[in-house]
Amino acid sequence: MRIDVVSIFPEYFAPLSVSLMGKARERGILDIRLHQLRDWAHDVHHTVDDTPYGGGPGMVMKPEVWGEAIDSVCAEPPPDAITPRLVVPTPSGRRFTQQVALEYAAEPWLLFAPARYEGIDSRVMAEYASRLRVDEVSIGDYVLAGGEAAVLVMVEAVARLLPGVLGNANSVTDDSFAPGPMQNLLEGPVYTKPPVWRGREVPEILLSGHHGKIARWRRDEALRRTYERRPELLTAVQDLDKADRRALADLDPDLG
Ligand code: 6GU
Repeated sequence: MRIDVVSIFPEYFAPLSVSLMGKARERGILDIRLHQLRDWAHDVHHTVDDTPYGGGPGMVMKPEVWGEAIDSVCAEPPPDAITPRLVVPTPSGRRFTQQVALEYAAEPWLLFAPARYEGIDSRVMAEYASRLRVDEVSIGDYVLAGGEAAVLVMVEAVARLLPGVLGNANSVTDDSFAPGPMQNLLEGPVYTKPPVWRGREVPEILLSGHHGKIARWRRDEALRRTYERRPELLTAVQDLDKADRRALADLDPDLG
């Protein structure tokens, strides 16, 4: 997968060379290209922002600079893919979820355009929407100082889904928000050796070797944790079996 990122802080993306994503890049699974937005600003100060029409606080990123940047990144396509999917992080975007991460992982080419200040002149998104798929996305209900951290979050969520990036192929299918039996369930607690630490014991069932009972216990713990921490997710859990309903009824008679 090819990923281009255009930013006034390309150095912000140093973590993309570490760990999982660093390895994926070395192996050629991920082709990440970072670009300095100011390279497409032609005045002596390499200005990328200006005051907002209509007044108000902050600055808005200039359309001409972004237009040249996106045009020139798009002019160097990878062998097969014709155009990238343009992803513009913004707190006013649609929510980035595991479902969106799975969609992005199936794309050959993503172009991220993280903004600073109050955002990018809206005509940029309108212009490229006539040529590319353009997504304005938010990673959650809080406000960051810029889109860079959101790009790091999204690239990591997408990269770990690419074939060959994670060691264990199962680890993706067991994800809390992945389609399948665990969808919309939070994963329960996990333990490793020693069996007793500071007087705290590992739940006995996990040492029993009864794989069926362990699976049931894990599911009960997932249901419990979801009920306690994210009750709004429970209404979206699919295919509850008899034992699931019993576990939920034990937590809250209204759920049985
Ligand atoms: Cl994508 N950008 C910024 N600046 N703040 C955010 C966000 C994105 N998602 C949540 N907060």
